[in-house]
Amino acid sequence: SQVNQISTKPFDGQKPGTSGLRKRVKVFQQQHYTENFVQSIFDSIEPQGVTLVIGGDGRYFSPETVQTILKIGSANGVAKFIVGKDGILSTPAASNVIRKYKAYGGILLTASHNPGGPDNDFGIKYNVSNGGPAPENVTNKIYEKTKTISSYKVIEAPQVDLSKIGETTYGPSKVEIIDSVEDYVILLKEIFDFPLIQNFLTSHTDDYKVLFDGLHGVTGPYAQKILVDTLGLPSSSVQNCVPLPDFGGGHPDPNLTYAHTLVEAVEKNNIAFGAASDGDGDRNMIYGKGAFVTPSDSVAIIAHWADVIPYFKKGGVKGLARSMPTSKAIDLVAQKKGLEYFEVPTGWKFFGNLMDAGRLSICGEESFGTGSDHIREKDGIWAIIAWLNIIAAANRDSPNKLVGINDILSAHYKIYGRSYFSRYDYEEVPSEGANAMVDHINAALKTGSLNNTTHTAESTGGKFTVSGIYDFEYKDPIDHSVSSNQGQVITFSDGSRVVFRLSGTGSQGATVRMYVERYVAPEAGEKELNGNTAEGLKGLIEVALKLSDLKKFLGREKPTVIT
Ligand code: VG1
Ligand code: CO
Repeated sequence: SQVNQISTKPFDGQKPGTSGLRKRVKVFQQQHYTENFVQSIFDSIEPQGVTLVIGGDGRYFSPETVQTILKIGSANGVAKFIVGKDGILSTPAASNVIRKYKAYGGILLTASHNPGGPDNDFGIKYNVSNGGPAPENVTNKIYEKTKTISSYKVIEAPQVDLSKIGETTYGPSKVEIIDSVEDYVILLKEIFDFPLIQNFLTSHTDDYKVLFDGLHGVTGPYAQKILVDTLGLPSSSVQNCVPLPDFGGGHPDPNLTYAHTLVEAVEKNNIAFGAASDGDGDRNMIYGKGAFVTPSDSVAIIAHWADVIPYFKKGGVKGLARSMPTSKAIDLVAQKKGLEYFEVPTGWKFFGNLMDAGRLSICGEESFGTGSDHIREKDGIWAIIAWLNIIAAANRDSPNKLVGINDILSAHYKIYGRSYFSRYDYEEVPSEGANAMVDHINAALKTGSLNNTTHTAESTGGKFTVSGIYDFEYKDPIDHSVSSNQGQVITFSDGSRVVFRLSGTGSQGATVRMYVERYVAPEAGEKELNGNTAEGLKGLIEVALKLSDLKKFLGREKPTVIT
């Protein structure tokens, strides 16, 4: 069929961030804007004759963009497209499909946890053949192409009906529409001990209730299939599980602030095990009645219990990893088990090389991201089923006393100690203020002016002595690429630390994240170990705000979100 060349001019700012290009829908809707970015992806790879996966979280502007990718991709020589029904594939499901069908790569239409709808966000992310987000050398290339693009290619063809499963011919290419859920369910069944989980849950329908909240993101159909159809839970065990293009007007981010529908239902209905996922299905929150698992603890606990999960029992655990701001809880598990462990920059793309090299099995980020080398994205439903598998195994070993989330947590702290951890987000602050704060911390880094100074928190009387400041830089042990300026770290003599970082996923202004961590050793005793997070971190937070002069630079008294 006819290929047309359309003239265009570059747009500013088409630089992929932590996880793809994310902008307001209105920005993507500008004439040629989306087309430019899509053509720039094809200009950065070698698309002739390849198979490409297309999926996403189903947010507003997705169906149009799938058609755009088909037209441009076909004109650029893509031989076959594998597309999730109605353009829907969760991020982990898409990663699996790319790997399973040995595709060359995939394009994911998502802005993850950012709100959707005509006045909110859209996003485009490119993944490579290992199923993971494109590494920086690829995203940099895409960005360079967007700066000089002068035309893009499209074929002339009618729209593809995305709702009909099966293969059709499309111009010189083929399009196969697949079920969004099927391959993913097959994968999870290979990983976890479903009979054990089912046996536990169905014999505790009254005293161990489960509730999953899809927050109207993409995971609804996945959770329905796994929790209800496969594990046999009642349909009341899932809520907000119809994916909506605007996520029902909500903010599809599984944390205590935005997943309030889950938090309220858990408290009201005495739910022992509650969980939620984000818009595109790669994040998770574990939250039961009176029990909250911080993501940093969650990944450490999964690593500790890995043996009860058939996938790890069979394949072994090769190594562990976390992103830099994530608490060091998982490091302690690695040390105890004699495993190799890694600290990488924020963003899942940095785990991929280690997994491909066979050196990493389980990893996580403090931002409610947990996963393993079963795919190359973090995986919300995987983490939730991993927890159910652990709870079921713990109860198999404890026939007379029901073991819940808090029991698992306190047992863990007793062995390893506890890393109190919290993140303060200051969203959409002026970029000038954020940059000025970064400069302020850099000045102290360069002159060493803060080193060995002691600061007393007025609120608690606690004293903190600065032991060092550095700017986190990562050298990939596999391909030796270097990523600089990945966050400023202030360390203290008691082992505490504070990290400051600018977000790379926002679509407006700047977002500053402050991460605080304070370690308490097992010897400190039950009371110190099982305390309240905000209390445990109060003094350190006060000192961190003072050292950075954050309130003055950002003009904000309080953070937008605390996790
Ligand atoms: C945030 C998180 C980061 C995560 C990224 C993508 O990035 O902090 O840990 O990998 O979002 O998650 P940033 O640059 O805004 O801090 V998702 O679920 O939005 O794809
Ligand atoms: Co996400």
